[in-house]
Parts: sequence; C-alpha cells; structure tokens
Amino acid sequence: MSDILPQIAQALQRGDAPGVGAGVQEALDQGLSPRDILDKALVATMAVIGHKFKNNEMYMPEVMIAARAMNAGLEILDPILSRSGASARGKLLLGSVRGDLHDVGKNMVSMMFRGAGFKVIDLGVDVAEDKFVAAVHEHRPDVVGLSALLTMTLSSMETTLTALKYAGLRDRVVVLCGGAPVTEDFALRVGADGYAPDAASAVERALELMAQRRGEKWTE
Ligand code: B12
Repeated sequence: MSDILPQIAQALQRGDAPGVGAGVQEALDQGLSPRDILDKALVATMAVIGHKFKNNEMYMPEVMIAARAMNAGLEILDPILSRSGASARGKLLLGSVRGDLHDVGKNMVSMMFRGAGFKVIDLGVDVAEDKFVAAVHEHRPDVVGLSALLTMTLSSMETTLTALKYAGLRDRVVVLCGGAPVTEDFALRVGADGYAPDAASAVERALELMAQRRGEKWTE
C-alpha cells in the first residue's frame, strides 16, 4: 500500500485544502476505506494539531486554515459515508452553541447521522438560543444536538436548554450534547438527555434515547 495516508496528514498539517482533497480522492481511488481515511489520516492529524496549538507550536491562523483543509477532506468523504438507502430514521437539528466557532466535530456528527439515515438540519456555528428555539418550532426534529468546544461556551448549552424549556419545547425533543469539554455528568446536570464522546456513538445514543422516549427498547 502506498503512503497516501501520511501524505494527507502532511497536507492537513500544512493547511493545504486542495492537497487534502486530492489526497483523500487518491486514497479512495486506491481502495482505502473511507473510515480509515477519516480516522487514520484526518482525525488523528487534527489531534496532533490540537496538541501543537495547546503547546504554542501552532497558532490560530494556521489552525484555522488546517480546519478548513479538514472540512475539505470531510466534504469528499461525506457523500460516501452518509450514503444511505434508508428512509429518514429521524430528524436531527444540530449547531455549535452561541459563542462557539468550532465546526469540524459538528460536521462529523452531521455526516454520521446522515449516514445512519437521519435528515439533518445544520444551523452552523455561534447559534443563539432563540435560533435553536425557532428552528425546533419550524423543523420539529426528533433530536437536537448541541456542540461546544470551549469551556466558556458550556454555559450557552445550559441557556439553550433553558430557552427550549421556557418555549415549552424541551419535552418534545431528545437533546444530546457533545464536544471536547462536555461530559455525561455535565450534560445531565444542565438538563440534556445525554452525551456522546464521538460522532459514531452519538448516533447510537440518539437512537437509544429516541427509543426510550417512545417507551420501547431499541433493538438492532
Ligand atoms: C480547530 C480549532 C480551532 C479553529 C476552529 C475552526 C473550525 N472551523 O472549527 C479556530 C482556529 C478558529 C479556533 C479558535 C479558538 N479556539 Co480552538 N481549537 C481547535 C482544535 C485545535 C481542534 C478542534 C477540532 O476540530 N477537533 C477535531 C474534532 C473531530 O473533534 P471534536 O470537535 O472534539 O468533535 C468530536 C467530539 O467532541 C464529538 N462532538 C463534537 N460536537 C458534538 C456534538 C454532539 C451533539 C455530539 C453528540 C458529539 C459531538 O464528536 C466529534 C467527532 O468524533 C482544538 C484542540 C482540540 N484538541 O480539540 C482547539 C480548542 C478547542 N480551541 C481552544 C481555544 C482556546 C480557542 C480560542 C478561544 C483561541 C483564541 N485564543 O482565540 C478560539 C475561540 C473561537 C470561538 N469563539 O469558538 C481550546 C479550548 C480550551 C477550552 N477548554 O476552553 C482548545 C481545546 C485548544 C487548547 N488546548 O487550548 N480553534
């Protein structure tokens, strides 16, 4: 097997979006699995970038450009990983909460849910509480997914849940929280139904919680 995965990793570290795109396409053409490309090249390298950012070996503009390159890779994998013949299994409304501009993890969550047959409405980043409320009114989702990557924006998760409660919508939806600083404890404390540590387990958790809500046990 060629060394295409390290090449993608290098392009991602350089923030070379066309390079990441071409590399991902090349890896697919070579028959590598989309899951391996995602996990072994893209997600693993974002973790390295996160480490460098933390240690001041990479700075904001570089990380921003790398995130853009990561999203370019995700865009190519998206139609493959989210391809599904299943009719809509449910509807997910998703967004990064107010004050939070991180979207790479959220985009992966979107992709996994679409792959599992969900219809996904993605409100983007820095989504204010009233926007979530209006969108729940409009789209009537089964699940609302809140993403936060900053300790500082964890409070926006809480205020979003409060806003849903005051709008009389809280009991109509399953609310799932996620993002690096989020824990199950925190999610339950602020009134969400649950938490998932990553995009793949988020789908399982959502299905479980949806089944509980219907008072039935999920079997699959
Ligand atoms: C990329 C990045 C940025 C980019 C974002 C670009 C973009 N388009 O997303 C830029 C450069 C803009 C940025 C800016 C900032 N960042 Co930043 N950033 C990162 C970095 C390096 C990677 C994040 C990422 O993409 N991870 C990869 C994805 C795949 O992982 P993930 O997001 O965790 O998502 C997974 C799970 O968490 C989960 N998940 C995510 N969302 C959801 C939602 C649901 C519903 C569920 C169930 C699951 C789920 O599933 C995902 C996939 O498995 C992290 C470091 C890190 N280690 O996380 C710092 C980090 C998050 N940033 C940090 C900081 C401090 C900032 C800034 C404040 C810096 C500054 N001084 O201004 C600003 C704030 C901007 C803002 N208002 O949001 C800190 C946060 C510290 C903290 N705990 O508060 C971190 C941890 C870096 C650090 N160690 O210091 N950042």
